[in-house]
Amino acid sequence: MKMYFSRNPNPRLAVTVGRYLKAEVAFEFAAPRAQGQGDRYLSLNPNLLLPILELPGKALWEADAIACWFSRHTGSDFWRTGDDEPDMIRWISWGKENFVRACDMVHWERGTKQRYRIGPCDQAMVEEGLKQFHAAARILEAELSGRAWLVGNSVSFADFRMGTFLPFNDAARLPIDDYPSLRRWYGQLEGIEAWRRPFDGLDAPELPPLPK
Ligand SMILES: N[C@@H](CCC(=O)N[C@@H](CS)C(=O)NCC(=O)O)C(=O)O
Repeated sequence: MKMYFSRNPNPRLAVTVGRYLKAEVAFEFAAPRAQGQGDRYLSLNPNLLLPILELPGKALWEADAIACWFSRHTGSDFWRTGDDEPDMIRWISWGKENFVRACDMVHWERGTKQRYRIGPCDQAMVEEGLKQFHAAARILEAELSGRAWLVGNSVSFADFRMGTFLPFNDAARLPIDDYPSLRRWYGQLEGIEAWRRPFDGLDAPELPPLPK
């Protein structure tokens, strides 16, 4: 079993889950959108995006699906399967439509576009992303002021998914410090070794640096 990854946010999330759960999987750096690489990956993921988990006879793509697969196959409740499952799905779903999306908007302008020289930072998109970030962060702040993690009493995939873009906050500069409970919750994620250093020991080029 092999998972193709890069150091970008969604593949980083999937690598983090795999390493956190100590899944028996080989990790291989890939760049499906690089020139000349498409043919190799098209049959594995028609979107030519990462992560991709290559299984005997098939491939699974989308970080959430791969996280679910890792959790099932390591016998973990990291992906909840009991009464907490609807709650976890709620946060994954809401997060992707709200908090994660807002982080993505800002990170795209300030991070990815600059690293890969895709174009100038669109300030109007940054402003819109920040507006959506604050609206979502207020909801998370209220929730997290009364609890350590999003679901139940321990970390779950909902926490990892919500935090997808926060390891890239050197680039995105999202004001998470304005929200003390959110900041405390993210500090808990940063306390997890696999979260902090998912790529330790893996062979993968660094992301292109942000221009000075
Ligand atoms: N919805 C997909 C998004 C996948 C995605 O957008 N992947 C980006 C990185 S965040 C990608 O493959 N970029 C090309 C690369 O990293 O080489 C998921 O959650 O897995």
